[in-house]
Parts: sequence; structure tokens; C-alpha cells
Amino acid sequence: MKKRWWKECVVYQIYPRSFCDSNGDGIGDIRGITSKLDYLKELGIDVIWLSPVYQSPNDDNGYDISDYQAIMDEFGTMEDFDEMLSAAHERGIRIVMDLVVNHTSDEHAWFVESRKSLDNPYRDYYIWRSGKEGKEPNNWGSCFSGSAWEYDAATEMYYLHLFSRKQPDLNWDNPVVREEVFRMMNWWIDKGVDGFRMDVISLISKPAEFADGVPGVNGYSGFDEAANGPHVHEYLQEMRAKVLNRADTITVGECSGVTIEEAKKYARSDEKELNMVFQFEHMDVDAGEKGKWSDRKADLRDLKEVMTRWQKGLEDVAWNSLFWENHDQPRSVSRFGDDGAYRETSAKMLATCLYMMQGTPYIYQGQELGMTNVPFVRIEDFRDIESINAYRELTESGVFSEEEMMRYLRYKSRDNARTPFQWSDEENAGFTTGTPWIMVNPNYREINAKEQLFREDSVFHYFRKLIRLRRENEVIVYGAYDLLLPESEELYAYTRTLGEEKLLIVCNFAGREVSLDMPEEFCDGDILIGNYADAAVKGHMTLRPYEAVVLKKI
Ligand code: TEU
Ligand code: CA
Repeated sequence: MKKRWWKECVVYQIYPRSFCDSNGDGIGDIRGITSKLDYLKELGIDVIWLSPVYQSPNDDNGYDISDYQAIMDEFGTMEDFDEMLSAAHERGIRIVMDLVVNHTSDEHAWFVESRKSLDNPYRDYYIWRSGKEGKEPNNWGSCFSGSAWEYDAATEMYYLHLFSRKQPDLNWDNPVVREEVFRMMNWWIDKGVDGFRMDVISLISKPAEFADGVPGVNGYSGFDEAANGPHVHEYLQEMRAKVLNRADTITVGECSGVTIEEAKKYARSDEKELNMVFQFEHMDVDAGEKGKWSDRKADLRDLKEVMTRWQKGLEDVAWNSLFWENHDQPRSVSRFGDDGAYRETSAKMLATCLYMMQGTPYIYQGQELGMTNVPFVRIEDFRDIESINAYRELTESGVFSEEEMMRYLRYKSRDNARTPFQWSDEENAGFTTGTPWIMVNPNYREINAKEQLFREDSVFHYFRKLIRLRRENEVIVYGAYDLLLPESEELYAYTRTLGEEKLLIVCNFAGREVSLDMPEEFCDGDILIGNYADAAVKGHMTLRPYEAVVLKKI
């Protein structure tokens, strides 16, 4: 297997709006990020993935871009960005930009022109279709509720938007669009950025015919009908040749609807497309029969099946990314662990389980503290367009009651990940001296970075040790993964093997003691890390609630 720095690094995702506010307007900003680079250096991460900082009307919090080469007013100036970039590089930290080019904002100059007339030079930058029998061209639904088509009276045609109506999809079949995107990407590469996370990149190539899909609970078919389209690999190979090979970049494609077979192409080891992908099958294991909006708890066997299939499926032929959390997902300690009595223990266990696997680890801001889901009280507490639209659509249509939908939002809303980072027990968790744009999780007095930095057994210091372990043990990065105890409903156990080196990772996902007969070869192994201070390894072990232990065969 080829050794690469982007396989050995650890990435930290910052959602700038909620990370650190430097000027008291209640909104996180770039100067706030710069002020916290030493905190990230202490954690030991190598790369920062910045969620979008470009000019945007913030219909989808920056994932609706109106100018790819300007910084969002609320986040600061291009000078602030340049200062942050060099300050990060001075600390040996690389910066990855969030590339959102499946769509732009409807306030982008290209779309303003495109919608003016049928013969406007920018018309074919976007996807326009005539209606069918007075209705939308097909039954595709938007990820943010309703149809994926918006009627535009000026030219009496519909435009496609897989996300909000203010996020019109770009027409990637138009070579001029591709050239515009590649030129913009090269502009950021020339500024010195180190790579890209590519937003819904699996959706950029639409099928030639827009046939109806299978209707979902809201009557529309899935927004990711377009996933893995006919030319997506061709376009990414063009991007690789015209942009990505111009620097030693790291690239990760966010691939809604990706399969292992497709991932082998996106993240192919001959490096003709991307370095790795985000797949989402493990984020769907707790979906209900009506999709995402559910509070069903995942069955560990389903989680183990998905993770193992991806570990073995890409082994030696592509590369995995490892994440439990991001700005679109609820907090993992509330979702897969215990955010009550065993919050810190289960946060450490979840991190051990994931980051001992093969793939590049991604840590989402606050995950290193064991930040939890948020006790949102009313629908007015939410800010996320997906949550707000889903609440309205699914309660008005009677799919769920308001009480049910509030319960599901508290469990799965993206806003669980978007409340202010909890820096200290000061007002507003030290995030801002102003009024925060979204509520602060009331548990910030107990859960905050300041308290954990000075406590050796904190989640923060456990993450720091895990990151250091990866740096010191090649078997963790390059070793082969093999699952043990597939049928266990409580234990997630697997080995990693590289030559003569072998590790055993055992994680108890249950809130009770579970016994285990330790494999002979590990009985007197070294304990590399464990989330209980006094872990002792015997032939017949009893793992305590949410206990994790990593053993090295001697
Ligand atoms: O997310 C795409 C996407 O699929 C998510 O919307 C996710 O599947 C969904 O929220 C789960 O319910 C990317 C960005 O990460 C997201 O923040 C943006 O809203 C979206 O694309 C549009 O740019
Ligand atoms: Ca600010």
C-alpha cells in the first residue's frame, strides 16, 4: 500500500459560524479561528477542514455561495483569511476549503444572468426544463422539503435545486462551467490552501433524462436520485488533471448515495480522482421506516456490518475516511453512546472504536470535548433550513405530529452540531460577548475546553493521546482490519495487523458489564490505551460500561 501524508494525518472540521466570535456580533469568524490555532495544535491535529467561508446570503449557512473568491462579510475579510492561513501553516497545520460546486446561491452573478432570458450567455450554467402538464418536470424532491424544481416566471421554465430553492444546481455538462470551477479552485490553490472537501460531489453529473423516482414519505423521490451520474468520474479526472495535481493536495468527496463499487472509483488508489470519500451508510443505521426523522437507536450489529464492509471493501484498493460527526449530524455521544452518567467514558470509547480503524480520521469541533445534543425547547430554537422545512412539511402533511417531530428534531437535527463551541464556563460558553446566533447548550458550565485542558483524564486529553498513538504506530494507519464477534450486540471487537504487529481493539457499547474471553495471543499484551484508569487484561475479562481497550500483541 502506498504511504501518503493524507493517510497519516488527522483532520479537524471547523464550522466557522459556531467556533469562536472575535468581534462580539454573536457569529463566529475567521479571526476567532486564528485565535484558537494553539488550542488545535495542542490537540495534535494536522489539517483543518473549514466549512464554507465564502460570500453567501446564508440560506443554508454558507453552502449557498454568491462569490467563491470573496469572504462572507460576517466572517471577516480576505486579509483575515490570509492571516489565518499563514498562522496555521506556521504551526504545521494545513487548511482544506469546503468546495460547494454542485450548486451556487441564486444570488450568484451567474444565476442572476442565467434567469434573465433563454438566450443569456449564462443560461446553460444551470439546469432549466419546461414543466410537464403544468407541473414540475419530474417528482424529484429537495433535501430541504418540497419539489427539487422551482418555476421561474421570467422565462416560464423550472430550474433544478436538489437543496434549497436558493441553491440552483450548476450544469456540469457545460464545459464552460467546469472551466470556471477549475479556474476558481486554482485561484485558491495559488493562495496556498492545501486541499478541498467537496460538497455533494457525487451529485454533479445529472442523468440525461430526468425520469421520476420512487416517491418518499413527502410524495417526492430522494434528492440524491442524481448520485453517481454518467460523467461524474470523467469530470473528477478532469479536475485532478487541471487542478489537484498542481499541488500536494488532500481531497475528500462528500458522496451522498455512494456505494463501495463507486467509492473504489472516486477514491481509487491510482489517485486519478480523489484521495477519499465520506460515505453515509453508517449514518443511516438508525433511520426509521420514514427515513432520517426517527429516534430509533442503532443496533450495534448493523453498525459493525456497515463499518466492516467499508473497511474490507476499500482495503488495498482505495481509502476510507473515519467520522461519527460533522455539521450535518447529531452528536455521536448522544446518538451512539450515553450523554448521561457515562458521557465522558462513552465519548472516549466511541473515539477509540472509530479512530483505531483504517482511514483518515475526521474530528468535528466539540467532539473532542464530548459535546452533546441540545435540549431545544421549541421549533423557534432551530436555525437549520433542513429542520425548519421538514418540521413544517411533515407536520402539515400529517406524516408526524408536532410532538413526534420535535422529538425527532432534538435527536437528529443538524443544529445539534451547530450550537456554539463550548470554550469555558463564562457567559455564552466563552464563544461570544454578544448574543449568539443560535442558543448555547446549557451544559456548557460542565462541558467546556477550559475545564478539560487542565484535567488529565478529560475527553480532550484522551483524543490527544489517540492522535499521538496513530502517529507512533504504523499498524493503526496501514494495518489490515478484521472483525471479531460479529454477532455480539454489545461488543465491537476487531484486530489490526501489519506484518508481525497486531492490535486488538475491544469496545463495550453497552451501559453494563459484558464479559469476554480474550484471544490467547493478547492475554499478556501491552495496553496501548484504555478509557478506564485501571484496565487489567486477563484471559477472561469483564468489560465495564462503555469500556474501550487497545492491546498490542507482544
Ligand atoms: O450535505 C449534503 C447532504 O446530503 C446533507 O444535506 C445530509 O445528507 C443531510 O443533511 C442529512 O439529512 C452537504 C452539506 O454538508 C450540507 O451542510 C448542505 O446543506 C448540503 O450539502 C447542501 O450544500
Ligand atoms: Ca463575529
